[in-house]
Amino acid sequence: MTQPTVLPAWQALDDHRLEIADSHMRDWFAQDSDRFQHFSLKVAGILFDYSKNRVTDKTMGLLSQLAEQSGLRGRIEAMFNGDKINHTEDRAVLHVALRNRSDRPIWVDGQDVMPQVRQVLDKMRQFTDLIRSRKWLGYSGQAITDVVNIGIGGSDLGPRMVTRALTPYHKDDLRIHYVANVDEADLIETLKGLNQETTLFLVASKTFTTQETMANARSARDWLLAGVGGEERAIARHFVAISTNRHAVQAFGIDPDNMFEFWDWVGGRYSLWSAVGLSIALAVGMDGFEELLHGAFEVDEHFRTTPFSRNVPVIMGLLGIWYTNFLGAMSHAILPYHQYLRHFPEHLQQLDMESNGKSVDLDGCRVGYQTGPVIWGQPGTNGQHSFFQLLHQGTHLVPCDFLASVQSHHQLGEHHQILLANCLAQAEALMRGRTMDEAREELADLDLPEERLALLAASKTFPGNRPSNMFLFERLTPKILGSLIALYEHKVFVQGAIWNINSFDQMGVELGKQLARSILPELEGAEVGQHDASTRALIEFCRDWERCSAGKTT
Ligand code: G6Q
Repeated sequence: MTQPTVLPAWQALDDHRLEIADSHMRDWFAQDSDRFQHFSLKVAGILFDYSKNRVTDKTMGLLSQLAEQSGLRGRIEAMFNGDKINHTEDRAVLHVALRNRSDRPIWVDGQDVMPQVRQVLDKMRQFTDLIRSRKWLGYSGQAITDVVNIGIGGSDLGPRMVTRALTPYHKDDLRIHYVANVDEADLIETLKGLNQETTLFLVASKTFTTQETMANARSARDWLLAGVGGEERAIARHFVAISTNRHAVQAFGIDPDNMFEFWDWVGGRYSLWSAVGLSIALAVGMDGFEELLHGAFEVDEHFRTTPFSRNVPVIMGLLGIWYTNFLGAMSHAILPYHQYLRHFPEHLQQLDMESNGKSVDLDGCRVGYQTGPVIWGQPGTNGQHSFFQLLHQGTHLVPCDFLASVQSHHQLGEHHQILLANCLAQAEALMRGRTMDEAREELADLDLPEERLALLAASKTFPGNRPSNMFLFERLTPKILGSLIALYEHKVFVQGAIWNINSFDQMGVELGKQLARSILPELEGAEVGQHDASTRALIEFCRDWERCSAGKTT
């Protein structure tokens, strides 16, 4: 496997960085009236404008060479062929099979997985039709009005984000809720006002052993039983499992007929396309869910077959490499100008940071270069009134992604035009900035003394030259959303391939989980074991406090 830093294109990019260090994007726009045409593409109904980036033809050419020299092409083929590219866990990575809308077989260990995929989709369709047509009845004969998805991480963030994003497509008489946190407040607040007789729980857990999910599922089961006179038979009408672990599902007491299967080749953060997306399908119907799959499939085909110079996820990934490894960016902002996409940054946080937040390469050696950036963001226009100050005038370089729909799902006065105007304006302001002369000119009418004028003009100067991508689409449909998510999934793949890391394991979340397992009994009174002095004192502090407050109430 190749360290990217020794590749000729990496070296050339390092030199090229110095060549363009003093250039400003506003000059490039002034010199080249075709810059937008040149640096924008359309894919699956999405316009991707990347002209407001600190790149020239030469930059893009060198970045494409870097992708070629890194063996990206072979890595893409390996993923689609079902090779075990998640080599630490010895697993294939085949979320693309879940949305394969063609007749092409996809093989894992000599077996075509497509028949199983289609079988689960059929089962999801039958189930969602029953619930949505109010034919599936709860224990006391009433139809389901509320669905509570219990899951965490990949079994929560993706479905939650998509369900909220597709709110305009929901069925009015079926409410979908999400419980993730083991903090009991999450479950308690969600169940407030719900009726046991009309509530359905989806327990979504690939392993069916996750501490938080199992604790929430057990408490939800107690809540249900408390409302139906302890009648255990009620569980079959009110609990459904989505998992790869049939044995644990049965041991929990869920009828295996109520289990929706998926497979170890689906990573948690890539699982919304599997039965983990059942809550999405219940919200928007199975046709809507399949549209979402279709949107992702179009992008998969684009990613698999388009030359790198016109391949949107490849370009997204390469631009990120440019900023992270050559221009010193440490983070990347996701700014949807779309209230329904409010959970999109959170989903991408997991997708990107759990995939590429790694410092060991495919050979187990420490990397000598930066890998995945910190991903963060909020919907516009809210962010404009808080952190945008830093984006415009701060000392950090933060590449931004703006996302917006040209049409709204609603029509309320000028709201949507105001939203769009702000979105386009922010990207323009980041790129163009404001020079000292322009700032002085704006202040000219105030007739200020020179000292004050100089101070104000300096404060009102914006350096500009700050990069952003713009994603515009007509309307946020299930299909467009599927395409958007797939674009980012493949972007993460591209970067992981170039950084020579495994984007598909998540060993970094294990140590804390392990320690929590040993601290739990200690908090509950067992002898405190080996810890550093700080952790030991904190455990004792919690125990003392609990003892005192127990003393006070008795
Ligand atoms: C995602 C991660 C992680 C996982 C959760 C929940 O890629 O693997 O976020 O989804 O830890 O795991 P279970 O689905 O097994 O409960």
